[in-house]
Amino acid sequence: MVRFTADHKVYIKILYWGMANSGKTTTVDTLYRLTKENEKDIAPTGNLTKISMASGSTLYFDRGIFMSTKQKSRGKVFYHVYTVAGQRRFSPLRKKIFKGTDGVIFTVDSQTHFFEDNIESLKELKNITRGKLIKEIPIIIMLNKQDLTEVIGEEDFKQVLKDEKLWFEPEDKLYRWNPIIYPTCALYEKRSNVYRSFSECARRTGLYQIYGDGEAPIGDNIKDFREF
Ligand SMILES: Nc1nc2c(ncn2[C@@H]2O[C@H](COP(=O)(O)OP(=O)(O)OP(=O)(O)O)[C@@H](O)[C@H]2O)c(=O)[nH]1
Ligand SMILES: [Mg+2]
Repeated sequence: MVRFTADHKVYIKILYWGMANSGKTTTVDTLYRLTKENEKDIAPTGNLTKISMASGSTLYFDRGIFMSTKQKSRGKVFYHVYTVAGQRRFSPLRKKIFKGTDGVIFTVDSQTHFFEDNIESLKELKNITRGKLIKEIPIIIMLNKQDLTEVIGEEDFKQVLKDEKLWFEPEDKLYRWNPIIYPTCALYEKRSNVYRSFSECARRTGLYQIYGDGEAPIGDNIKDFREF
């Protein structure tokens, strides 16, 4: 839930969702490192909180807080970035962690043999959001682990989105808000599209609040919507 405070601070919650082992924790780790080491539009504040098992798999959630480095005159934006625990048994937990989410980055394990598990995870998300995805909650797709062989591509996942009614045709007013599908690698050394996919989700989340009052903005009055 976006919160605006009297001292011009804005709080936005962004959630990484996806099947176990798809790379959510790795992504937030990489996002943290790269925004700490390089000058970007966001910078981490404090440390990452990771609650995981000995195996490295997330037990409860991860959380990192990032602050906008732009928009100084208009106040600060704080992004509370969470990951869910992807293992099946943590489904009730995921529902709790989801509460108050403003934007979702759906993290796919692109290896072909996990195709169905990714769809199951997407269906669970749809179930929790009850028709709010795209309309009220922007969603961005990371096709992660593209550095591996035997992986699915953008067209394969676009078909999944169509089947799940998360894809709009050009004549539909929500067409502009179709999820962007980014081929990614979350590993720090080989990172690809980690920052870009986050910043696009952050940007859309801001636009939904500023121009759409919590919904996907419709119409031509968003001329400068690249600015956010
Ligand atoms: N090759 C490759 N391995 C990756 C990539 N992203 C993550 N991994 C590896 O995949 C494994 C699982 O990554 P995590 O980030 O822990 O996955 P997760 O989605 O947080 O998993 P849960 O916490 O169980 O939901 C780790 O061994 C990572 O190093 C990637 O882009 N490419
Ligand atoms: Mg994790």
